[in-house]
Amino acid sequence: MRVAHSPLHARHDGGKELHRGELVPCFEMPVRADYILKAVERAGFKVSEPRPFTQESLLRVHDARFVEFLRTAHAEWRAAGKEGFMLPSGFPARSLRRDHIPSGINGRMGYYSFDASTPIVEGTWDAALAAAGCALTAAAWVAEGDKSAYALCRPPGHHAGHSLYGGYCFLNNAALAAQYLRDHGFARVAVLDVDYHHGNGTQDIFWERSDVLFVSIHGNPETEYPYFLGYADERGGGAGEGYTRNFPLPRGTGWKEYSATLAAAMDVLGGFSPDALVVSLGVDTYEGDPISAFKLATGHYPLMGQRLAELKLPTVFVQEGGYAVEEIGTNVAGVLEGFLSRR
Ligand code: 6XA
Ligand code: ZN
Repeated sequence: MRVAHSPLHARHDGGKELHRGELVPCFEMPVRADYILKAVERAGFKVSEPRPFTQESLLRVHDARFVEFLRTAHAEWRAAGKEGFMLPSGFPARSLRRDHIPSGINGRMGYYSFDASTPIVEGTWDAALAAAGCALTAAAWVAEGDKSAYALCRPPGHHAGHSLYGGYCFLNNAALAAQYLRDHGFARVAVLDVDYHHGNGTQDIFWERSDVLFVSIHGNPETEYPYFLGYADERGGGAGEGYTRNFPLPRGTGWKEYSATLAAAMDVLGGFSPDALVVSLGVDTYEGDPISAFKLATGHYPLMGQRLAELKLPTVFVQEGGYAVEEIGTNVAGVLEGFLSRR
């Protein structure tokens, strides 16, 4: 399995985030990718830099003005005499206008985001673009005949919607990969999101579509981030009705209940008869994760990979969360090696 990765990820180093009411050092830090890189190299995977791609590929899933905001936001902030990380402090919540995009940088920042956990720094755009390139490159490899590929993306992507950033995510890497597969010969694409957090952005992007199935297993949003999406009754809208499926699970869920739910999610995937699979691979389901509450152990990740291989589909793995940094590489490599052991 080839791995797409770019050292440009390190240009995104957020500083601080507002987390559960407190300003704390960012959990989503560059060293995460370094640990994963070491583990996949140790496992013998070939790592390559992403190919160049056009702005058009981004606009297949994202809004043009949103992309332009991300590209220029920090320069605008610096031009106003500020420096360091920028965090939004006001959002268009209930009863506030969402039909107007404020012209000032602070209003626009709040308009396009949904939390204050996702700092933008000078290098954020370069890193987000490189991560998107990794996802598109891994998708291209699979479209060109590889049976599977892994995009070692950082920053992650599954919380980023059509015109929305948050949850440490700016561009939706998994959605870009899924759309690339759709545009290159795969008529039906399934996205399985196994990150601890609901992939609200991916769900948003494909909500009204019947050609991309979105299935997510995650911590129950009643208590877990992102709180406002990911409930079991969300099943898609319009032409996409029935093509979104959510499996929220309680805090404390261990492998037994998790694997039963994975089986149910895989039944849904099988019923869709997809031509390709994108896995949003977060390993924040790990028992040692500092911001999550499932109880998967390192030994369960190869089992997860083996189970995913049973679908026998061309598969693109896209890195999402995971914050137990010293174990993150082993857990990710475990999934990939488990998958390959059954191909
Ligand atoms: C906000 C928590 C964001 C969770 C990000 C994540 N303080 N998403 O891992 O998958
Ligand atoms: Zn997560």
